[in-house]
Amino acid sequence: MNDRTEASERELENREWRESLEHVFRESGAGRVVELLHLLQDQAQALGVGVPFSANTSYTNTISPQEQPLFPGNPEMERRIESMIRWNAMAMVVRANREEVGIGGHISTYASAATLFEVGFNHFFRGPDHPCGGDMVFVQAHAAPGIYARAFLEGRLDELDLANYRRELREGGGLPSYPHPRLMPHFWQVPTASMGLGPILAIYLARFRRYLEDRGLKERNDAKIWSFIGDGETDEPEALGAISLAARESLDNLVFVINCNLQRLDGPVRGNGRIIQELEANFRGVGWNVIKVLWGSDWDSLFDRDREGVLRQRLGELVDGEYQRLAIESGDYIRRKVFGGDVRLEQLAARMSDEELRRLSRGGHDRKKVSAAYQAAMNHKGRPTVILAKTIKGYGMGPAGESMNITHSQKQLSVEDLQRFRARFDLPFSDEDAARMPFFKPAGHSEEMDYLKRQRENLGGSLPLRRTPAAPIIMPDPAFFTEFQKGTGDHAISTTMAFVRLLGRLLREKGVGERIVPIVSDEARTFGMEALFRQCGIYAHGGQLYEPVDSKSLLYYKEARDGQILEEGITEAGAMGSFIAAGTSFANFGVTMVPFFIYYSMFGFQRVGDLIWAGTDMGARGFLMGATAGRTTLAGEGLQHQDGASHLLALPVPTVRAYDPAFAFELEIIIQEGMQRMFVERADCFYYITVMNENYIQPSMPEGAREGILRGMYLFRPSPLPKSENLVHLLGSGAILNEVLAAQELLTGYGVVALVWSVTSYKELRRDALDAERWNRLHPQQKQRVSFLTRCLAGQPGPVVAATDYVTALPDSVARWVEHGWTSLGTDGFGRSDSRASLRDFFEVDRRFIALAALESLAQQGKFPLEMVLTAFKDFGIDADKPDPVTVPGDYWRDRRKK
Ligand SMILES: Cc1ncc(C[n+]2csc(CCOP(=O)(O)OP(=O)(O)O)c2C)c(N)n1
Ligand SMILES: [Mg+2]
Repeated sequence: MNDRTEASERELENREWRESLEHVFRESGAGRVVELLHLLQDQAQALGVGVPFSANTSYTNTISPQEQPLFPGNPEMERRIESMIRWNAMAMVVRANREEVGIGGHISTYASAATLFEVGFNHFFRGPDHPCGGDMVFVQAHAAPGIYARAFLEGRLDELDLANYRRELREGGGLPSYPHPRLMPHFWQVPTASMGLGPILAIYLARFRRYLEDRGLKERNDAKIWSFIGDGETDEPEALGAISLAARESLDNLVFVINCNLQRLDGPVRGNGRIIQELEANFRGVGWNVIKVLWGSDWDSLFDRDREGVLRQRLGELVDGEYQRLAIESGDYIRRKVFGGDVRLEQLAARMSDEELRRLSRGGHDRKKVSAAYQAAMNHKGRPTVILAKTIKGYGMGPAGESMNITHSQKQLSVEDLQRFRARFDLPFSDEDAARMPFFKPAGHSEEMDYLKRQRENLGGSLPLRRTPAAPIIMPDPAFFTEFQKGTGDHAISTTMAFVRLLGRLLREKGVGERIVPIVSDEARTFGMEALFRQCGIYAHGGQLYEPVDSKSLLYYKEARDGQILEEGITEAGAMGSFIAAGTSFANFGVTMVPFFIYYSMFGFQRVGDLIWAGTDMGARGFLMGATAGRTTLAGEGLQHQDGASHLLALPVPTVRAYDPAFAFELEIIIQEGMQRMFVERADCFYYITVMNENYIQPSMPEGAREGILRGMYLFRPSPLPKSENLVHLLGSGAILNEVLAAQELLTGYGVVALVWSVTSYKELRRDALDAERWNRLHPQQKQRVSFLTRCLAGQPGPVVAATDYVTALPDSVARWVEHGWTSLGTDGFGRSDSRASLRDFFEVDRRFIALAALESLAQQGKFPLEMVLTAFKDFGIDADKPDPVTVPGDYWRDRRKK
């Protein structure tokens, strides 16, 4: 057989198979087609044919024209409304930059996403008054101007708001650049400007909604979370990092809409590949329902005539760099590139003019196609849906930026560009008006405004909108928080154990118990929390489908549909997602919940700091518990585990109250106060508390210490000696406080009066001191305020030595408010694996170094003889030439041995 005959036989065979398949489809439907395909695949495998895995479907729309429901609205009307919004969104950015060069803003993102949003607003997104309680919509941050522009037409924002876009500090206020609930607390629900955080938060919010329903704390309904994401944004690990969880948890209350305009900031997302196919495979691979919306309605007849699938195949071969170009090329170019080189393709395009070819549209700009996809997502049960919508970046901007590599940052349009834009979208004003860039809204009564408002009313009101907060929690009786006030007698426990005990009791407490959300990232046993597994169960939507290996033991691994613990596995980012979901539940889901996320403190502020900032932007409330904190407390764990910085990283986060308590009674009081402030008084803050795994006898609480514990410091132990010149203040925090107490004893031996202060929070002390300082600076003629720190130390002049298990910069942060000299001892440098005692020696924060620092500071002030300091060196066995913990190389000791 020659090649030609072979080829034509193959063609014939292909056709027969194709026709059989079509026959089956017509006669018995899609289900039967799938069944047969599975059968064939199975048979092929049995014959030893390795069927290559592909998670992709062809480069066409998932929903065929036959399956497409009728468009639920008036497309012409919606086009007019959308055009107004497009104009206003663009005008906001251009006007802002004319007034203040460099103020920024984005036109091209919304230009690509306008139809995706408008179809949602007109027909799908349910507002807060809808019986389902309302959807949440995560907006692509750079599309914010479009959302503002719609709110303007809806009458939620006025002209001045729009005129002051990106000028928040102007008189009368303005609009923030991006969605920030903190800056527009009654409008935005979720911050999305840090790429990748939106998608992961959307997943965990959808999951938390389920959790509330499964636990009977919230009515079950079909409200959805819609997350709009950029295709470039999917490069961020967080964006796709949790998609398997969404599928595993069957989150059919979640819809991702990925705006595949094929471009990111610098250029194409995948110039040499196909981002849509890549994303399809990723999402299908983990079990999402994937809907591709690639081509507009004008392609339908082409595909219909493409009996042999040549067009489908050609479209699947072109790469995104080419598609980006096709978006702005002539009809003739499109004819050659897309329909050239194959007679069957050439014939398909033969009836079309160049202009028709040029105008062939992309699915994401076709409201009928978009609406069909959204409807399918609404109807889909059992799995989350992702809609991959193919769009053009800068759609409608023409030569000013459509599909161009510079488009992301284009914000200066010429008069001609504006007039072209006006004409392109048929806006009802003149070219002269266009040059003046009015914010356009039809005057008086208009069909468009009626339509727009009616659609929102039918859907339950405007979005986005942050609801009024849910009812507060019922606080336990004050006596509840007194377990540790008497100390633990001769029983040594760690503050982590004290915390776990308190948490266990809170979970059992009537009223508040059901609102507590313990969150762990595969570290519950590390912190001794395994008893809680049995006590309140691990949340699992599907219940427990197996008999656990430890089922006979008292504390077996219990999973349950109404389980209370969120065991997130090894994902601090995911656990932060749950923390934020629970911590904003009072505003987003109408139920006040009290999350406690307990984790290795090293993997918090430093690892998921950006999520912590996102949480604070959303006004999340709750307790972040940094366990096994400090650089020397977590003996043996070494560099990547020992945390010497988290309290410093907590310093700049405005709403975090950060505490490093040393004793169980301190912890108890801080948690009580935190619950009262956050969940009863609704103070806008959240708590970061570090707890340690070092066991020691927990002392009883000194009388009157409460205020100091909360404000940052209190006198824990006065000196046994009578007051004298030789007085030092020793400040200690966390686990180093015990070293400070021992140093006090050493100093007593030298006749030095050492007062031991427990500093629970440098951050609180600093905030208070800054407050007083600022007030004094601005009111020089009024009675000057005195900070809490100054008041504590007043009347007993003497130098301060502050010792911490964190970096010295932390105590240094309050040093300038102390008059009599300040020395900070901390744990700067890299962690090491060794015992606590060796580590404290190495970092120079043990009792000897503290006592020595105290003697030296007194000697410097002439209150203590220098010779005695030198004696102390000997007494304490301190080598003055010991290596500097900050700079000493890792192999220093091994090298010394070998020399
Ligand atoms: C974490 C993070 N890194 C970088 C940026 C800066 N940035 C803002 S938009 C953008 C490009 C976005 O591209 P894409 O996600 O495709 O959205 P498009 O504008 O194309 O719709 C970049 C890099 C950011 N906002 N957040
Ligand atoms: Mg993009």
